[in-house]
Amino acid sequence: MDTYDLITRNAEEVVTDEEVRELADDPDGKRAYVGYEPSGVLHLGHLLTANKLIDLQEAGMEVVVLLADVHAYLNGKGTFEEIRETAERMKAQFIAYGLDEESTEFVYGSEFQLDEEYTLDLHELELSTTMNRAQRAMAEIQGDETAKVSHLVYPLMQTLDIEYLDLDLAVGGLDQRKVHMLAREKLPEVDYEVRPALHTPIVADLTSGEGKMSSSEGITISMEDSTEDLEEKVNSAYCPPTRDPEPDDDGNERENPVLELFEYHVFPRFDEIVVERPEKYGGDLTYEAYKSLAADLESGELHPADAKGTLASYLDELIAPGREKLHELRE
Ligand code: IYR
Repeated sequence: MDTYDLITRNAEEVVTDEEVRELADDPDGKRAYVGYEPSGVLHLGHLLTANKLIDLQEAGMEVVVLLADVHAYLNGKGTFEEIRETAERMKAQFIAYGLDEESTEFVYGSEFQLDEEYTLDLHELELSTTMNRAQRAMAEIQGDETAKVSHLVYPLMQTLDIEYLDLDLAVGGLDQRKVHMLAREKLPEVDYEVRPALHTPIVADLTSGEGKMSSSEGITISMEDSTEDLEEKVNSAYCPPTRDPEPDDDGNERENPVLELFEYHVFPRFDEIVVERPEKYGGDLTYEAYKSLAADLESGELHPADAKGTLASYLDELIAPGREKLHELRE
């Protein structure tokens, strides 16, 4: 796979394509980052951006993981002390998952976001940004909470992180796109350079195939799940034999979450996927690419039940090291 394809595979959006192409021409030593509000247990949402970081490391880039403790605090996620503790566990799980310890720099937000220069830059951005503009950027991140002043400061700080961590590429789920757009608009106003951004898709809810999978409602898969939990969750997933399901009776769009998980979580991490089947059902099937698995599901060659069983066992393999790490940390 060429470097541009590796950098952009499974990305839902790149801003701008031209800037990312330029980066792909000379990726060595360039710095990319994802920021995470610390949370005790990693779930599929975290792992999707982590997969992208692994791609970028493979492309020769340096990776920065921002453990966004101050941001989590501003977003009402607990006391500062609780958040710091959670961040330590999060870091251990990322390494267990496969982020290369040597070439990944883990940075706490509080290491630089409380410095005088950063604070003064932040106040400059506060002066030049309307409340309306900041609130729009935050809408998807803050969820249903009533907006506080802290929610307006949050996206401005995320904007400055890109400069202060000396980055060449900002990575995030599609829910971060409005903050990254704000950053593109605002950084030049304080005489800093614009950097490209890359956004990963948001996976549909496992049971309904609608909307997006979230950790707060519905079913998600996390580092805490046992092998049996995984089997049960994947078994209950919505999986019609097509990539493009019809909308439901109320007109809500649906995806096939089983295929999405194969595409975004499994294929990027394994060279080959084997669906084990008894001889009398046609014997094992081997796939090197997501597209051929999806085509077989569509044609009926691959039964949804076999697809689910296979998905559960590959996901189990991916989360097993993080699961062990969590148990160790709790002992
Ligand atoms: N807004 C992110 C957390 C975050 C991301 C980046 I990139 C930052 O520079 C700071 C915070 C979230 O929703 O988890």
